[in-house]
Amino acid sequence: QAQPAIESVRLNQIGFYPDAPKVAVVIGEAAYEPAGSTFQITTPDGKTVLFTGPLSEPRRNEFSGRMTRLADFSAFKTPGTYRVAVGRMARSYPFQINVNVHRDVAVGSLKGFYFQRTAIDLPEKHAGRWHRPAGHPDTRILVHPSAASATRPAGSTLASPLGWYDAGDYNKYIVNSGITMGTLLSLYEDFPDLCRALNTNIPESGNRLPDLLDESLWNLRWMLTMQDPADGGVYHKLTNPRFDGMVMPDKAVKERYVVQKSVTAALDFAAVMAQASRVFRPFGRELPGLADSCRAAAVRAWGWAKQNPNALYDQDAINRQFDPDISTGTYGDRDASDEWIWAAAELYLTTKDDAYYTAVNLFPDTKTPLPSWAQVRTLAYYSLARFSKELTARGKADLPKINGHLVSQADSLLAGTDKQAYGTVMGRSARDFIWGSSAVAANQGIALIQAYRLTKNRRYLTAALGNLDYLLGRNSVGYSFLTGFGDKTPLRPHHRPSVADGIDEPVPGLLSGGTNARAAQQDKCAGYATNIPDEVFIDADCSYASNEIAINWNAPMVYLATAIEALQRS
Ligand code: 9MR
Repeated sequence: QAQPAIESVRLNQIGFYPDAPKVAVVIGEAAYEPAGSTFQITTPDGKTVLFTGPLSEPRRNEFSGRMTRLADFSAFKTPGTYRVAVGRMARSYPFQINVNVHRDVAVGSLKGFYFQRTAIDLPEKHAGRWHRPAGHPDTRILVHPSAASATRPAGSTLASPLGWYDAGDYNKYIVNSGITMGTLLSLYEDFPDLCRALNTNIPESGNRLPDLLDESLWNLRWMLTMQDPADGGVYHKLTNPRFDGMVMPDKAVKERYVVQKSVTAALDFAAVMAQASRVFRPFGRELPGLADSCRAAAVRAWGWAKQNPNALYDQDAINRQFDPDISTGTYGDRDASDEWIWAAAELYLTTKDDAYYTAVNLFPDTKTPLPSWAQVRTLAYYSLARFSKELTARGKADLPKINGHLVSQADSLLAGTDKQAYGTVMGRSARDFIWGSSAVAANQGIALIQAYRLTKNRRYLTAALGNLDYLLGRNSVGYSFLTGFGDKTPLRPHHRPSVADGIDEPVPGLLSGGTNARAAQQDKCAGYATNIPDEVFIDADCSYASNEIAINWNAPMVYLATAIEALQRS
């Protein structure tokens, strides 16, 4: 007798809350000819059927033409471990029904940042099997000619230690740190109680700061060193000229540089420092002076940006003019208008000075773009809405507009979900499947959470949960994209330590970038079997366009999992 096809049921491989919606997706043969058109919830051994429900009408996947049917078992609420089965044709990986079912996902994805720390040994006590020596002390960084100034001439050195590795590579980029920090600090501002309870077993666990803030401090302290004290400008990145080989951090010892100051770096830096000033203010006893330093740093970076509004980062131009050539990640952006808006909003909220609010047009149009490293406008709206009660009269007057942006954004995300093959917001459009699409899914989830916070309409919360399901396995490639979480999860992410450490399992708690329609053209890794947008993903370390990890993808994962945990019974 044929084994039931385990790949034919796609679901959140971690599990479900007793009282929340629960959906699995049946694909393949089982979706065409399911025995009696019903599905079952069974014990893990498949022997005992505990619940039977009807499969939905077939849906047609608009990208592949494949049929899916949804198995909704929301009515089954008993905590335990189960599988979904479609007769003898298909069965799922085992999953849990339980309260706090995503707690480990929240903690694990936050712990992922610890594994990305530069400049510190990761001992077994905190890193388990993935313990490793410190890499990149970054105490002697060269000033690249593109960044030279009177006080810091080309070839002079400065110290710029700490921070997280950006991704699978070992460089540190201010722009990408910007949205990452903004997302983590916003999580703390939105859900402080649960954040305080997340224990990630890091060296600082047990001090008076929540682990989320201790972890964020590691990168905040690095960011502060990236500001030139002479003029307030902020270097775009700290980088090798070229990417390292696939070696452990302590074996990657090439010279590193700070490169050109950019307006996007200055403004993202200003936004983060302004927010950090608010967040760390109550910890003045533990961190004397930090909140004031952050605020001053934010104001100075803003001032520099005002003087240098055209200083966009242009790596090709740098390489035409200066040596050595720099070929690492660019995080280049042709348009800083959204960075202006985000920085203005955070500075306004921290200083209560209307001058920041009115310095830019906060509402240039009716769009509410989904946040990404290149598009941070909506982060301003999230923060303004969060502090609606504390706005000055000037800001309060715009509240209907701010809230309108957030609710209409969420409504546009919901549109079409009922026809989407997996029933998720993620994947309604082929445009979702870009480099780092997992962060698209997570950021859509955050957008929905914002609307839920404003309206208390549960449709938004349910849709946000659906995108968490997407990330953990309810998707066209059947992967849970968070390493170490789920039964089918990436084993070969493009992540130098995971490749070089000789351990079979990758470093856990890192979010693979996920399905990317153009990955094959972008990384030219061998092995892509299709160009159907929602199916282009390979679990291979050469696939940096579909299977790299990155801090700006992990942060919204931490946010979404933690927010869902915090809201599960509200
Ligand atoms: O996330 C970035 C993606 O939006 C870009 O399309 C891509 C190519 O420029 O770069 C991604 O960022 C990478 C960065 O440049 C270097 N570190 C790894 C990042 C994730 O792949």
